[in-house]
Amino acid sequence: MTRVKIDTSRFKSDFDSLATIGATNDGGVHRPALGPDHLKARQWFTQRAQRDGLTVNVDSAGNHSAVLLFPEAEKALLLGSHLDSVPYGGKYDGALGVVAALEVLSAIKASGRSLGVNLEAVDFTDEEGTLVGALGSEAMAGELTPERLCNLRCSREEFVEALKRGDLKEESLFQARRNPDTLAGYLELHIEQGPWLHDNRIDIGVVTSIVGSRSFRISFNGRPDHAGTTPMTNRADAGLGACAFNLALNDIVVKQFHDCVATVGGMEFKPGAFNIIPGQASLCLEFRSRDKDSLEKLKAGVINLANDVARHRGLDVSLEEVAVWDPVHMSPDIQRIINTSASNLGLSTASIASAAGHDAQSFAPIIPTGMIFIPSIGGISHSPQEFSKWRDCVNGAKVLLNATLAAAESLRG
Ligand code: HGY
Ligand code: MN
Ligand code: MN
Repeated sequence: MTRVKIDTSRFKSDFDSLATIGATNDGGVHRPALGPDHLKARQWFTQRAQRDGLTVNVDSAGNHSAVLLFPEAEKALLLGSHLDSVPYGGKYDGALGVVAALEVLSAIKASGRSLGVNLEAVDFTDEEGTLVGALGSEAMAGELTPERLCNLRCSREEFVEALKRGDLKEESLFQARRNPDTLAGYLELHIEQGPWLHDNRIDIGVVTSIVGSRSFRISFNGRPDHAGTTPMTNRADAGLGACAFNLALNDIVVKQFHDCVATVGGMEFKPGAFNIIPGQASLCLEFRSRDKDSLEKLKAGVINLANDVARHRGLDVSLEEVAVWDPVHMSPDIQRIINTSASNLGLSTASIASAAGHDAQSFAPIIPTGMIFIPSIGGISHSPQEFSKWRDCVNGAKVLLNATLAAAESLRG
């Protein structure tokens, strides 16, 4: 049987050419979902797939799939990740998994090998949550709900504009659902985005689980007033409330929720002028844990704290839950396949839980799902300083290829 191998120079030139799309001058990329540069990256995806004779399907959620069909196959094994990025992020997050998935399909196609499952290399829409978060993969997995679209991470106008740019219709997003019976499984290569693999000199992380998260938009409302004439003792300063909440929450999580992380990623004061006491202060909060109960307990703690701070400072407060992602487990069989694929290449492996969210989260509850991590130098991610050694990227692609071939055998149904 012909050997299938990663074409390392094609892989490198594909990765480098993609990294020029939306490139920032500090080595990162800025490709928010359905923005001009993400759409350019999708054009790149289509041309690159067609260059190697792969057909490209785009579903009603905008997910781009490069497809490799085999005559006796009934189900599809999905590989992929996301080409959208966080604002001013790194060039490996998501992109590595998509380029490696394309490379795996090209390598298998070039080898003439026939598999028992069809293969798809996918770029999922809006994994990073510029709009909703895991929009495309949730739509494909049938987990996207109308409620999710009522709790956007952007404004309604920005969402409508983005769908229009991507030539998508809100009501058709739900039609992207694939019948799980037609899907054999999902494999994703990704950078760890944390320091553990690099610090422990491990080549390949075999992901065991992915954290759950909850996100909230919280608004403190006080009384806008003159910054000069209003005595310090007679203010309803919403900005102070938001800051007090942020500091107190951080304290609570550090002291009482050792298995959680919490982040206030943004804060906005209105009207937002030097000489007006802020009447409104809104913040976006996200917290994560591998344990669902901890998430629920911390959610209760967040609500109590927000109300206490508001009462203490003579403010009103409103909380809007924006997203709920439960912790998920990766398929033990796929973990074994990844472990064996890496060990057969002479690579060291270790099991690792993901503290970052991924498209794999959408598929884990419905089909056999697994993730392959490679080391992130210094654990830096969601930053232009995000960096992985190219040797590790190639290792990841080789493991993805071997795991795909093994999974195709065992999942053919
Ligand atoms: O936020 C995350 O963990 C992922 O990078 N979207
Ligand atoms: Mn990612
Ligand atoms: Mn990310």
